[in-house]
Amino acid sequence: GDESKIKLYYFPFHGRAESIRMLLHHKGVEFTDHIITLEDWMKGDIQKELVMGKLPKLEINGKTLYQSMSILRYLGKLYGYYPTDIDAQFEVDSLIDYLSDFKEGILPYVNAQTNKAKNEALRTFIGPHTKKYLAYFNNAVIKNGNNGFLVGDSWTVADFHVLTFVHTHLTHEFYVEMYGDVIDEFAELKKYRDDRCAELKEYLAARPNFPITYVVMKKLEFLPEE
Ligand SMILES: N[C@@H](CCC(=O)N[C@@H](CS)C(=O)NCC(=O)O)C(=O)O
Repeated sequence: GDESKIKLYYFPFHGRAESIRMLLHHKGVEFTDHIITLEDWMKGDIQKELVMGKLPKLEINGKTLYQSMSILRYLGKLYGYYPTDIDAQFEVDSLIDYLSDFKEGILPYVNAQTNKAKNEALRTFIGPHTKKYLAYFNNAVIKNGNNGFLVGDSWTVADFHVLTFVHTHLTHEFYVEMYGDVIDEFAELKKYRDDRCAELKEYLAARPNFPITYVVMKKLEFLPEE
């Protein structure tokens, strides 16, 4: 029946749901990808039902789960994408947390008060900021023996999550123009990305061409400085 079906609720963005979607598709689990439009969200009824007030939400086996990274780990544990060894778990968790730091790097741009400050923040974000994270992930790939995974020798939730950055973000049409081929400088990471994405090829080709996040709904642009 419908009760047993997994339901994911999120906005029409890749955003905080994309690594969850990738994992479920990779496992071949049937689920409903329930897209909540901003218009429906604004009506307020959906918000009222959410105990944490935010999406994503996952319904699974009669339970309702919130918090994207907790959901991702839960599914990882359920479907074999989370290591059992505590040091490997730590590596996975640390990589995931590090990506949260990357995303916070957009905040100076969002909060900047003048066009000049916005441009500066954007230059930093798409330049040194992004490269710092790419360099770290490149080293993680090397440290793990260039075997096509970030931790251990099979998929973990860290792979799904880091792919949302090195694939979903960096190859998105809004970003490509600005980032260009920045990942080309990081050969091992690029190979890792291409290897992992080859396995998700069908899903990546079929998924909707959503904006990356609410913040990045349209192309980030340099603004005129009088
Ligand atoms: N830490 C939460 C954050 C969730 C979150 O901020 N969700 C945003 C969308 S990406 C949201 O629902 N915003 C609507 C609102 O806050 O009114 C998670 O990772 O799930």
